[in-house]
Order: sequence, then structure tokens, then C-alpha cells
Amino acid sequence: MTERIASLRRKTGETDISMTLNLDGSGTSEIKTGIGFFDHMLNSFARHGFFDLKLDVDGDLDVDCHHTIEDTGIVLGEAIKKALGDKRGIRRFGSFILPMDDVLVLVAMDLSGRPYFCYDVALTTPKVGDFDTEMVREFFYAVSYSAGMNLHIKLLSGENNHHIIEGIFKAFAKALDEASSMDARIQDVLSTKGAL
Ligand SMILES: [Mn+2]
Repeated sequence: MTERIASLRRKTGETDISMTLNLDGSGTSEIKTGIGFFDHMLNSFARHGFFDLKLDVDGDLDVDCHHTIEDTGIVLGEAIKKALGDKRGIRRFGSFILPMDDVLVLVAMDLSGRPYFCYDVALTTPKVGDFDTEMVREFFYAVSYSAGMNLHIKLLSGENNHHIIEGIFKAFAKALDEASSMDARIQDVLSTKGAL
């Protein structure tokens, strides 16, 4: 199997992002976004999805955390798409229901090439650390659209906002690990159309 690794650099007036993603890694990460809680979430994503993720973000945090988080989502989606290549042999669908203390979250995805985003999560605090909780939606919207991914995120139960957000990042990692994994029974791409 060819290596499923993507390295990207994206530089705008608001952010300068360098990322290397290995879909077939071991869960190691080296992450620096300037936002402690966001680093914590992306470390969890790498660890629980067995992805290797190197990320360096220089964002305009003197404004707020918005551009840094949204643009990281855009680059992560692009890296997923690039690393997947022609998607030959992948399972395509993935889902996970993840418990974290009081919280139960569901993430389901289809690496169909057609973006769709459905987010049913009510967060009750404006911030966790320096991370604005409204950015969870923005981040995953950006990932789904730049990866060409149908992505559904639903909070089933629970209240603690740190647990809810961390549960979403971990469930997303587990669902992506499943959807991107190879199935020896799939000879070409898993679509009656012949392309994803
Ligand atoms: Mn935590």
C-alpha cells in the first residue's frame, strides 16, 4: 500500500499553518496552535484515531481564536482528502458512539466526496479555557467541506462542556479511523458509481 501522508502549508493574512497528517500512523502528535484547549483536542484526535499529526499554527490570536480554529479545520480537511487519494479499498463509512463521564456523543461520516454537515449539539458555556465553544461547529463544518465528507455530530446526553467537546473530537477520530481503513474485500472503490 502506498503511504497515506499529506503535508500542507496554507498562509493568509490571518493564519500561517503547516500540517503533516499520516492516516496510518500510531497516534503521535506534535501540535502547537497557541490555544491550549485546542491543542488538547487535536492531541486526543491523533491519539484515538491512530493518526500521526504534526501541526504548527501561527494565527491572529490577538483578534480572537476564530481564524486559527477555522483555518486549521480547512487544512485538516484538505489533508484528509489529499492523504485518502483515490479512496481505493477504504470502508468509506464510519461511526462511533463515545461515552465520556456524563456525556454520550455520536459521530457518523461518509467519505463520499460530497460535503454535508449536520450538527446537533447544545453547548452552555461560551468558553473552555481560551477556546470559544461556538468554534466547535465552525471547525467541523470546515473539515467536512474541505474533505468532501458527509459528517453528522449529535450530542445524545450529558452536560459538561469540556467533556462534550472532547467526546466529539475522540468520536470523530474513531469514526474517521474506521471510514478511512482498508477492507480487503473492497477491490476498487465502494460505490456503484465507480468513484468517490
Ligand atoms: Mn480533557
